[in-house]
Amino acid sequence: MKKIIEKIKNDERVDFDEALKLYDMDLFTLGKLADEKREKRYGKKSFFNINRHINPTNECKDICKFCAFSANRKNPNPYTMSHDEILDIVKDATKEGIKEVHIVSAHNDKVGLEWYLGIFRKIKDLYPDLHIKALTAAEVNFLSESNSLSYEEMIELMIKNGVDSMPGGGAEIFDEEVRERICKGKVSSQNWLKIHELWHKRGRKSNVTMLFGHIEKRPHRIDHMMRIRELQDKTGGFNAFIPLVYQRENNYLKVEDFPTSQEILKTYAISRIVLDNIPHIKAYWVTSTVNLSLIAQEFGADDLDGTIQKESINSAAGAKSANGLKLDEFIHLIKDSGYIPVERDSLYNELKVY
Ligand code: V47
Repeated sequence: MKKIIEKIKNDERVDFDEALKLYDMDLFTLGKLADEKREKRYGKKSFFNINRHINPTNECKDICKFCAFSANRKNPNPYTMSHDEILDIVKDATKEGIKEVHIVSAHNDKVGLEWYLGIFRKIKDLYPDLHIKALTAAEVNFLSESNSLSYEEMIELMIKNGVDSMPGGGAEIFDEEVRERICKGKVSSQNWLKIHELWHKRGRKSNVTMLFGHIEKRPHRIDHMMRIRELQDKTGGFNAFIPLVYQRENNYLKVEDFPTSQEILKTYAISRIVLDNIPHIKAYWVTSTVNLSLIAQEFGADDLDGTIQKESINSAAGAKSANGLKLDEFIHLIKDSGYIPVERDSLYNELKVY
């Protein structure tokens, strides 16, 4: 362990086995190592943005076992918003000062490509300065397949219609065996990474998530991080890594052991150390709870996502995020935890230091 600590302190890269061993380190030693990396980059700054999540449809042709959002036996309330309904939501949200809309849908094979893409064009026409973060690689794969488009063609259409950056959803866990068990039929790991690589090659930025705390084991998480690090070495296009803690309600995944808070904090810390080429580690308060996200700031995380306003995917599975967080509450929480709240834009330019 001493050798690994030396390497980390000297800013040398840890390999797979060393990264896995970090889980055996005591929480506080590990946390301190991650915190030193975070402090070196950002001091006590903690980033957030004022954003609105919109999930315009929950009708999905895929069946991911962990998903409680998609309309099925456990959630028998299918919905698909019209463009006008989505525009009304955006209009209201802009009055509250949002700088970003984060739009993620299910894979709805009834609505067609123009329903998916036209809304971005309409939003951009009305609000040219609003950043549109939209379409996960899983959606891109679904739309490419169902419209006989190559990924390159699909990406051109996204850019043409006003998408600014891609969210990190749909990555789940890259290990093929686990992926087969939790989301058979969804975009493959290889294609998820390919789509982001092509997006980055067009000069665009994206995020990357990891869904953990279900049936995967520690080595699967490290493998996930290693594949991300490799792609990031090639493209440099990822802004943030977002570990998503599995939410257990209303879905079909049978999980026996849930991660402890210690295990979650260790995962944040290890991601900060392993992903030495990704600038931001996001403690997404929706899945890790507000309290643990605030503590995660001391374990490598530097970003808390945003106010969100409304969220449907994770709250369907039990997260307490359905109504977002108020801006002043968000700022106070960060300040009270000893950090400096910094409002950022979607590309991490600093907008306001509170
Ligand atoms: O892709 C689904 C996950 C993701 C569950 O890029 C679940 O800035 C936990 O990707 N328990 C959507 N997670 C959310 C997402 C995201 C969120 C915040 C910021 C960004 C970003 C991206 O939610 C899905 C899936 O991996 N998810 N069900 C569940 N039961």
